[in-house]
Amino acid sequence: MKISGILLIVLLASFVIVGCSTKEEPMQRPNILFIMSDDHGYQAISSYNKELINTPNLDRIADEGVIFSNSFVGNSICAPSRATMLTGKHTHINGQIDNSVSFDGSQVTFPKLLQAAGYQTALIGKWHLRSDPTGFDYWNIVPGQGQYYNPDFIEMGEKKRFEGYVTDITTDFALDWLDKRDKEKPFCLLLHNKAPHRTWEPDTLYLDEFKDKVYPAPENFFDNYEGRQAAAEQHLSIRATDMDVNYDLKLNIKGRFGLVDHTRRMNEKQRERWNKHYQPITKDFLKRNLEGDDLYLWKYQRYMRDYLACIRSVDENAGRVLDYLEENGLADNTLVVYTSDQGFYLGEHGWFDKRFMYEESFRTPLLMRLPKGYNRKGEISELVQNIDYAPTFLDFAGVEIPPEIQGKSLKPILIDDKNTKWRDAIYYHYYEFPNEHAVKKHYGVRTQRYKLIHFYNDIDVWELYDLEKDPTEMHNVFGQPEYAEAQQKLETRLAELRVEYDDDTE
Ligand SMILES: [Ca+2]
Repeated sequence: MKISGILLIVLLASFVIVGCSTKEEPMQRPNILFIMSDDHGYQAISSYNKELINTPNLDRIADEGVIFSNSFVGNSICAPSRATMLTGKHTHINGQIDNSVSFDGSQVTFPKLLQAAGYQTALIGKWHLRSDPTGFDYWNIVPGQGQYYNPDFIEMGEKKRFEGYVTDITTDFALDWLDKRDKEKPFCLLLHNKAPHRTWEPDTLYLDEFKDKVYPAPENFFDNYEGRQAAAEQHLSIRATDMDVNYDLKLNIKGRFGLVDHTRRMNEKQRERWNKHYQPITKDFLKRNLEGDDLYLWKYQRYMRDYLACIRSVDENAGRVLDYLEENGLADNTLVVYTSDQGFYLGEHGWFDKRFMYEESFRTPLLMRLPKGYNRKGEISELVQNIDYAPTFLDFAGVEIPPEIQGKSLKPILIDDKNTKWRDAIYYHYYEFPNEHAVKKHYGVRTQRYKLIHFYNDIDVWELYDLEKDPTEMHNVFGQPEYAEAQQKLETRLAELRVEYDDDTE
C-alpha cells in the first residue's frame, strides 16, 4: 500500500511536470517551413484585406497563428530582399544593393548555420541571386525569374524542363523532398514561389474564374503626385504605357515591346485555353476604343484579374503543404512562415510594381503558425523587418545568433514575453536607379506614426508623412511648422539608425 501510494505520487508528479512542460515550454528545434512568394502584396491576402480575393489556406496560417500588421522590408526589390533574409543584414552590408549584382554566397547565412546545427536544409523554387545556392542539402530552383508554364528547374546544377504550372510544380518538388527527407533530423525548407511576379500569368485552369470580377480601384488611383517629385517622375504607372497592353495585359496587339507571345512555352491544351480566354478580350478591347480614365480603369481590371488568378494558385498550393504537415504529424512541431520578398502596388497611386518606401511596397505580408508552446495569437503590431527572419529561425533552432546580424529574433514576441523591449523605428534604403521604373534612390525611417524619406542622387528631396492622418501618403508635410518637432526627432532617429546599421552610402 505504502509503495503503491508513493508510486502514485511519483506518477502524478511526473504527469504534472510533463503536463506543464508541454504547456509552457516552447518546442525545441522545431522544423521550419518558410514559404515566400514574389511580389505578393498584403492587400491580396484575405486575412489582411477582404476586398480583393479569398485566400482560405493562407488565412489558416493566420487564424491558427499570428499575423504581423507592421511587417516591412529593408529594400523593396527581389534579390536585395532575398539576400537580406538569408543574412539578417541590410543590403549595404550583404552587398546585394540591387538586382544587377551576384550574391556573395560565401557569406554566413541562416541556412548554413542551421545545416551546421544538424538541420536538413532545402531550397525549392525561385532564388534569383545569380550565384549557386549555398547552405542547402538540396536545392532545385528556377533560372532567373523563372517561367510560368512548363518551366525549367535547375536541380543541384542540372537543368530540366517540367510539364505543368510553376506554382504547382514548385509545391510538388517540396512535398517530394519532405517525403524523402531523413526523418530523424529537423528540417528547414524554403519554398519560394515565382508567382505572382510580372507578367502575372495565371494557371489556364483559373483564367475564367476571374474573368467577370470587378475590383474597386483604390481611392488614390488617379493621384496627381502633388508635392512629391519622386512619385511624379516614376515609371510604374498603370495609366501610362509603363503597363503595356501586350506584354503586361496579354492583348494580341503590338505594344512597346513589340508583339510578345505569352504562349511560346505552352503545350497545346494550355494554349487552347489561353487563346479561348484572351482572344475575345483583345477583340472586345479593339471594339471599345477606350480613352482616358475609361482606358486606365480597364487596364486596372485586367491587371487585377491576372494578378489575383496567380494568387489563387499560390493559396491553393500553400493549402497542400499545410495538409501534408497535418497528415504527417508535423503540424505541432513546425514553424510555418508565409511572406513575400516585398509588397506590391495594386493600383494605389495608379501603380503596379514596388521599390518605393511608401506603404504598399515597403510593407510585406507576414503570417506565422507557431510550434507548440509559443503562445502568441492574432495580430502583432510591433515593427518588424526582413532582417529579423534569420535571427528568428536561428533562435527557434537554439543556434547562437552571430553578433554581426542586424535583425532581432522575434521569439520573445512569439512566446509573448511581456518584458520584451522592441524597436521604435525601422530603416530603409533603395538603390536601383537609373532603371526601367525610374524610382529614385532613397532612404528613410518609419516609426509607428511617421515616415521620413530622403530622395537623393539626381534630386535632393525630403518627404514626411503623418501615417495616422494620412495613411495613403498623399500629403508631404516636410517643412510644415506644425510638424517641426516630429520632423526634428525623425531626422535625429534616422541619423542614429544610419550609424547603428553602419550605412554611410548616399
Ligand atoms: Ca519581388
